[in-house]
Amino acid sequence: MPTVEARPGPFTFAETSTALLVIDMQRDFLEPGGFGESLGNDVSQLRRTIAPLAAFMTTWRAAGLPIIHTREGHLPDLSDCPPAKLERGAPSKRIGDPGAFGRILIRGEYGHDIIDELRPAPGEAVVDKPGKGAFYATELQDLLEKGGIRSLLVAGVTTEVCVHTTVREANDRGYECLVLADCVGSYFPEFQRVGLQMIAAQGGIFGWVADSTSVRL
Ligand code: C5J
Repeated sequence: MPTVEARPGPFTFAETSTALLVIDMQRDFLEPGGFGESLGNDVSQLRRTIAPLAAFMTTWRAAGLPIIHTREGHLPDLSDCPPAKLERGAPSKRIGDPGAFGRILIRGEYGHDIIDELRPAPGEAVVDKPGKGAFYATELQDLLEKGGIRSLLVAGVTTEVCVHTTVREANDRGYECLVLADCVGSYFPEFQRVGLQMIAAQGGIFGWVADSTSVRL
């Protein structure tokens, strides 16, 4: 069983019961000219995760281990988007509005899909989620149970929003989570730093944190 030198201490996982969970690496969040950048965000803060994550996914796949991808987004009629979520944010850039890559965060649109560099391989699960957390209103719990998964290595964006929400909930559901620090990103450097600290604080209140290069299979 691999052991990773992590914060706050060693993280040991069984390869037979561990999945890599890649959260929301979507064009709407990461591509220059897209939704994220149109809100004034610096997408380079997210894009620095692409190369280390692509390399880690290659290693993980070569070992025959499972990857589960998620995408945040909504049905074209927005029936799964609560008004409170829809109405928040800048009025000119709301979910469902036309954007540079199609309707913003709408399933089936170009911008909603995963960036080319991290495209899911055939057979890998892609979980569409209407919320920030990957368990809410999705089949994720079922997928993990059927796959016998007990531990998660977590990557994706954004650290303090969808990664945090998912890791907190996974922790409550009894999954052990190692967050890959170089493979998660926030538009805000301060949130990235503190977001990672919060996970590993108090003896690992939500999980463990380490760079992907510390994981040796
Ligand atoms: C956000 C996400 N930040 N995937 N979504 O709205 O973190």
